[in-house]
Amino acid sequence: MELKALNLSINDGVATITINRPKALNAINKDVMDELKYLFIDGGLDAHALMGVIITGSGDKAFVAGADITEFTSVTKEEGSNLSEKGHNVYNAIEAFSIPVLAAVNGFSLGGGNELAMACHIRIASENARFGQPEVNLGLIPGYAGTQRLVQLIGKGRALELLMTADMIDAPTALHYGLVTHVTSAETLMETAEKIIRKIGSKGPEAIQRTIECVNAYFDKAEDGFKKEIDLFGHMLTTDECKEGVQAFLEKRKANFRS
Ligand code: DAK
Repeated sequence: MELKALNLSINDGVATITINRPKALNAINKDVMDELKYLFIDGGLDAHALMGVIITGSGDKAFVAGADITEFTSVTKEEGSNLSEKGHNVYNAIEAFSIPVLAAVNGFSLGGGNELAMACHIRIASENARFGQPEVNLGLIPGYAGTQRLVQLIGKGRALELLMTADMIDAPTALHYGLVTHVTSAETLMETAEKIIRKIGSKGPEAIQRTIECVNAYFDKAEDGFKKEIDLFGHMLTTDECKEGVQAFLEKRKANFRS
């Protein structure tokens, strides 16, 4: 698939996806969603060939300022629900991706854009970042799981206040709330993002994949995350990856998981 709304670059195992609609503050239109689907569901990104993925926005003003409001008009109830379900599927695939996906939030992170950031495993922000779920300003509610993931990340009280007031919070507040894990200057955002991905990339790849699975299971009502951890712990002990990690410790050398 030819990418139009996204830029994809791959540098030594780290993929960077840049949402590239700066004139509309990188708002998520149909093309953006289709291309994310291609990358994360239809095999456009080969997780086995990568150590991680960074998602960011083009320009210095916005990560993503929400879903593209110009596409909201004349949608029937059924079409709206179908669009919402499609977004849920794409964002669920990002959340379940087997290698770390990090949102490097470089400006406005609003509505469907903030929902995208929240589907990523890790979020870091530049000092000028602003976060919010302004759907109620439009007489709407979030459609890409914002009512669920915001509660998971920052708790019910703070989530309800942000969802009902449509207030934006700045980067230090997002850090204080636990919505992001680091705040950097705009200049060092991507460098910091890459450093985190490369650090994770030096660990056992299957251990990272299974960690993601176990953590996601905590929030999945159909799963017993505790049981999943017990099962996968047993499995991991039998892997070559674990043998290499333990052997490297005993031989006082750095483990080499990717040879
Ligand atoms: N959609 C389309 N265009 C957008 C946009 C958006 N979300 N956000 C900004 N733009 C465009 C502006 O219209 C403007 O275009 P021009 O006038 O230059 O042609 C350009 O980007 C620059 O924006 P501003 O001139 O407004 O820039 P400011 O610095 O003055 O303001 C702002 C920045 C981020 C505060 C402001 O642009 C703003 O309030 N933007 C809208 C934020 C927002 O309400 N976003 C939508 C949240 S609701 C659905 C599923 C999910 C959703 C909806 C439906 N279905 C399943 C159907 C989710 C909805 C949302 O995300």
